[in-house]
Amino acid sequence: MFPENFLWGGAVAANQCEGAYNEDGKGLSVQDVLPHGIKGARAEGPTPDNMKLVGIDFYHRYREDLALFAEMGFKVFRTSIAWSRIFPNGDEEVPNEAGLQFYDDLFDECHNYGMEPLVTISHYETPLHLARQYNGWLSRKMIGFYERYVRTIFDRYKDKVKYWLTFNEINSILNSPFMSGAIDTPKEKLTETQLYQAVHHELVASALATKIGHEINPDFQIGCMILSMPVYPLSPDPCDVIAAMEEEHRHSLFADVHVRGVYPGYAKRYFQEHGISLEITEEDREILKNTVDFISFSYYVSACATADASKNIRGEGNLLGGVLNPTLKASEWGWQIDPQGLRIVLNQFWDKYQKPLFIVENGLGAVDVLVEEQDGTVTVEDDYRIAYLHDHLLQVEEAIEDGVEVMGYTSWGCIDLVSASTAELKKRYGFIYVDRNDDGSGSMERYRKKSFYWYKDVIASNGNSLKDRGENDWVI
Ligand code: BGP
Repeated sequence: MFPENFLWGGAVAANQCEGAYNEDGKGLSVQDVLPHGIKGARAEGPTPDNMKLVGIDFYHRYREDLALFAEMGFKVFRTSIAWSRIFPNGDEEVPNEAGLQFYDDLFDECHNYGMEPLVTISHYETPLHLARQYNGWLSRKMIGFYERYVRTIFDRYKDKVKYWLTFNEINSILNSPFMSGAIDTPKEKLTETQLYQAVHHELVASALATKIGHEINPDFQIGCMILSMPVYPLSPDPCDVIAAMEEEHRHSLFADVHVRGVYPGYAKRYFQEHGISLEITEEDREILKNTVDFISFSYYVSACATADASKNIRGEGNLLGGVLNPTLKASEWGWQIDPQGLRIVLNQFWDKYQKPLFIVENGLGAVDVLVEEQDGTVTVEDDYRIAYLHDHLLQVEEAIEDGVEVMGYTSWGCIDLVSASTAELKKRYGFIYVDRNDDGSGSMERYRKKSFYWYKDVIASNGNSLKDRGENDWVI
């Protein structure tokens, strides 16, 4: 059974939905030069083919969208603050009042509907100037810029926002150093020492935010946000089991530092054996002791690992990817679908840390087709999405039965938005269809999909309606 106070809701990020990329004093962010997502070339500046510049125009239409979320019964709404609305270049002394006002209005509107905002402080949208001028998180100066930004927003919204996440999918910097860490140096030219130094700066900044937040309002609940991906050994060969463990270690280091306040032994060993020498000051070590209140994570895919190079057949998946699992089906974008992986990941986090867990992203990106029903209603018959979410939520319930403490669930892209990895709008996740296409055409009208009504029932029944159907065979 889901607990009484379970926080049901949905999640978006500013850069993927707001648009208005240059309005009311907003500066450019790294997203404004990524017209084709992480794999495409970086542009010099904003280009007309960049779907994020307009997004789904959430900046101007958020009232209408929040009303739809409220109609589904959301208890929580996760979004991010676009850093470059508050500090357009990132290194100014004084924040941009118009940017601050926008989020005041947005959070007020959430509360008008009894929805708790859950705010990501930095979600792949670092001010571009910080990338170009300082090389992003490679520079220690970033800690100071981030500190100024978090102090500003914590002070401003201390009575409106209780739940905060310091960095979206903080471990994704290992794979996407520009989008995730604003590091301008091309990935292939970065040394491991540089990359892990940037990681260290982010970890210190995250712990500093936790410290400052608790000083400003002791009721704040501040969490880390990890891209989770359980890694299974491809075979029972112990060499594959070790390969899986080592792949997991690359990522579990981030949660370990956030929860325990020190680097784990396996990380120290990795640094030593790979000639990685980091600048870690005594003050850094003190700051890292400010540990998080809860762990939040995204979950889309699991992966396999093998020590056998000839079997190392890699697939796509949420920025990371891994060795393909022969037992699983995949989405149209090649992301393997594994509902039980969510139960596994919940149990792993809980067994290790005994900290409350929040699933802040999960969902299916798919091509949707608008249809007109006999009564004239325009909708999408997205049974595939319902099947995906249904099966994942059943696994959340299983984990709760296992004794795991789960605070809530916010499905990703509760309204269609622009994809982070491919910058497409046709990769849709929403309960709400947005009439906008990748060529920029469309009316921006919003339509309730079939999943909209399904999720509304799930929330209204606190998950009990999930039992009305069994596990699904995949229809996608
Ligand atoms: C996560 C990001 C989100 C989101 C999601 C889906 O990695 O935190 O920003 O976009 O993945 O990925 P995509 O948009 O690439 O389908």
